[in-house]
Amino acid sequence: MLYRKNILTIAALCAAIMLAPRMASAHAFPKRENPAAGATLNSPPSQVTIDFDAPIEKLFAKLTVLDSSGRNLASEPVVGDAGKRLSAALPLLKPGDYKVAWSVVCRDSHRTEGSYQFTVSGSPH
Ligand SMILES: [Cu+2]
Repeated sequence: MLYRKNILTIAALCAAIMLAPRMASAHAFPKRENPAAGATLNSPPSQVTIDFDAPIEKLFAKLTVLDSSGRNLASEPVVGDAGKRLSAALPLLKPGDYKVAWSVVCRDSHRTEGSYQFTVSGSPH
């Protein structure tokens, strides 16, 4: 009886761990984005930088910055800061909305991905 109760407790614990992947394993999630998600900038950024909470694999790291027509303007992404920083240079961006999309694989081979927007303010020419 006691044994069975312990099994159930362990099962509940496992479920809790699986529901909290951020805490339970080393998946790479963004800690900080620059420009920040949802930011409106008065001057266009020269690059996009995402800092992750765990090292990522350089070979599988993707970062695109799409303009309103869906064209990628970012240069080939670079991984730095001991594998925790993903960045890509940008040309001079016109005023408008931009979508940053990223996809990375952490060292234990789990993929995480996400996207967010930022805006360069000013009247479009
Ligand atoms: Cu992982």
